[in-house]
Amino acid sequence: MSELKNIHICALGGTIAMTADAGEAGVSLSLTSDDLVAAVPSLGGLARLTTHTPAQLASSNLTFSHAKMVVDLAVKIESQGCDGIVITQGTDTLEEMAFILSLVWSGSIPIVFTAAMRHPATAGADGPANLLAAVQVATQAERGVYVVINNEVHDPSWVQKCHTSDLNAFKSACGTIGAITEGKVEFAREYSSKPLVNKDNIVNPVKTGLLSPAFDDTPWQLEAALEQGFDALVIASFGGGHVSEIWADALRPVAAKMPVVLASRVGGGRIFTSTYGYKGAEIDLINAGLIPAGRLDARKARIVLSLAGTVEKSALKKLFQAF
Ligand code: DAS
Repeated sequence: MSELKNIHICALGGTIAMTADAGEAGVSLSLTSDDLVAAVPSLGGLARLTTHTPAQLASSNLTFSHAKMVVDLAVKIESQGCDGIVITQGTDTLEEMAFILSLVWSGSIPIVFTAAMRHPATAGADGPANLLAAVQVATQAERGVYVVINNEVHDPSWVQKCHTSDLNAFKSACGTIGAITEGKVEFAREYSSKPLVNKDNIVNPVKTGLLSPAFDDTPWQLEAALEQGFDALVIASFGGGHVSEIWADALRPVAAKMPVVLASRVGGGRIFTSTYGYKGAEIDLINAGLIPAGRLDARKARIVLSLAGTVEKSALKKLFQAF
């Protein structure tokens, strides 16, 4: 029998770590990484585990600073001879945290993010099964960053939480990259995650606003964003990259001054670059200087822009071409 791998479990909070206190409304954070491991006795036969609970937070409170803390921890843990890292956190911002790590991780071990849709006291709680699957991926996958949930393996660039309560809440518009069956991880397609930005950029993100024009909306968000002093903006546009004519007029002078990335509010598919010729459509907006986000959703485009370490447009265009 081959020797067990060393896997580090790092817990950041989320529903997977929440329980109910007598007399209090709802569940709240209480479980540590040791508690999570104790709930899955079979983990001991899979890997040699070490644990750490650097934060106990609802994932809406996670920040770029927490992401930097996780990167630094991963670098340290790898240098100590660890073969893989599993991060547990809340589902609400699982896609953001995993994506940030995927943009900067240059180490040679896998980092696997997981979470739970149902808290531990719920019938059919999914935390233990997700933790087990995440450790299985951490012991079997190549280097890179993965999201593992509901026995599926997702590429952090594409995964999104698409349902508030279903066990299969996580979808990747480009499809999953693998699945776990009987403890074996099977990859459906090749996946490589290469660092695209310097990890030190996380401590000094470009101040980037995410604006979402609504139906029959004035450009008030744009005016507010300029007052706030943002250095870059992402537009979660309609469809394949479209805004109303009044938004297009308001965007033109802004895109001449600062990087403005054109993403979609739709949730899947590539931003168009050459289909529609009307005012406010992608050809007009790109000619006005907006940078197409490729297949990245608006939330992830904001993360790329925040961590790019530059507001230089040609460098940013090149960076977004990776997606
Ligand atoms: N409590 C939420 C969070 O921390 C939801 C969850 O974990 O599923 O993200």
